[in-house]
Amino acid sequence: MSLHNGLASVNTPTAGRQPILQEHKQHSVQTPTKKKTTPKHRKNTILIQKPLPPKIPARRANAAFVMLVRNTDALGARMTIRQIEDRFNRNFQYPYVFLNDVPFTEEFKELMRPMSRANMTFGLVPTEHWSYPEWISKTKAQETRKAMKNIVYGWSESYRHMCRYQSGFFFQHEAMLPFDYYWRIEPDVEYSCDMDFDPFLYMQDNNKKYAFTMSLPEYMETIPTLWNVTRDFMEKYPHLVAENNSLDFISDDGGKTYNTCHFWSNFEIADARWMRGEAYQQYFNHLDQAGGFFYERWGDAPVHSIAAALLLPMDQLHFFKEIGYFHAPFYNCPAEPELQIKCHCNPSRNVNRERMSCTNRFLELAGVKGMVYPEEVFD
Ligand SMILES: Nc1nc2c(ncn2[C@@H]2O[C@H](COP(=O)(O)OP(=O)(O)O)[C@@H](O)[C@H]2O)c(=O)[nH]1
Ligand SMILES: [Mg+2]
Repeated sequence: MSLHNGLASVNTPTAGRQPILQEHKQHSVQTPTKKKTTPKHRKNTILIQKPLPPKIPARRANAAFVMLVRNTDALGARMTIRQIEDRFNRNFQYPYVFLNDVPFTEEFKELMRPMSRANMTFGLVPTEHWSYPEWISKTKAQETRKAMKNIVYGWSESYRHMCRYQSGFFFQHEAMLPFDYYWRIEPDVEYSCDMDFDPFLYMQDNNKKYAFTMSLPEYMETIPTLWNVTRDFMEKYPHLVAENNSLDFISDDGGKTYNTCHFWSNFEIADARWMRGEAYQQYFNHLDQAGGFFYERWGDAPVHSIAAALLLPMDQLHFFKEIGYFHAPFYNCPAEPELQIKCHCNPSRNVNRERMSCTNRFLELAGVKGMVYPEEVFD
């Protein structure tokens, strides 16, 4: 085994050794008299970058990653975690919580564990959080699925349970209760920029309660009555609606109608204590009673977003423009030179700068400096 500039060259098993990683010996001095020859066995060597020693900062937030995932999506989950680790968490070691509506297989757990030194918890979703509440008619729900079969996921029963779970329950799972903040991740997403700051601490230090990387309009066919039910809520519980809220982000006419703008919740970093608190809980229960998770196809993204817009003051919401992120088919990719230099994404592909996106509207209302456009930086 030999060393070159911090790379350990590891013999292939044909050379009769186990491939192991060596200690970093950058300062070891080579004797100049020794004649340099390339040993024959070097032909088939594998170069392995040695891992950096863990440098966990003394100050961290009380936070975890959370991924709702099926056993069959283990490879997609590994892809996400590999990137989260390489771009961020190898230096922070925030724990992971995996949740599933059926028990995780041993194989799934064994595929996750080598991905990180951080603690991993594998939780089972309680049946009462992934089934029909007693006031829901299963027959009517089934008829809805038939009628909505041509709408994205309109036919799917499990998608509806998933959206309801993500809307109202995952942050109350016993594996999540110890944590103040969560960062939601999904299988098969991409994190393309090195993160040398701690987004959780950013949230904590700046009193942010909900953060996003992309915002888009929703398909109105999936939420025809969501806004009316929300207006009922505002009338019934006016004291729960925040002053300085972001109503103008989600409505173009002072609250008469919903413009469908929402944060794309497959990425989100949020304060779980807010979601466990009275205002969010009342809102979720009000929606749940109305039945739209089953009689329509309400997504957790518009639900979280409307709640964040109405129940929090706008200065508690945050856009992480520096977090390069891809969830098919959209990217967030920063063009600011000081951010882009740490990314492998293409800054000309950023849904937030498209006309359809709601992010510029958010930034204008929040009085936050806009995003840099690639043409301002590159020729
Ligand atoms: N355990 C489990 N996870 C699910 C199920 N359906 C979706 N998910 C998870 O819920 C999240 C959103 O689902 P996804 O299929 O990505 O929905 P999309 O992003 O709206 O297309 C992902 O983290 C999935 O892994 C399910 O039936 N069981
Ligand atoms: Mg997804």
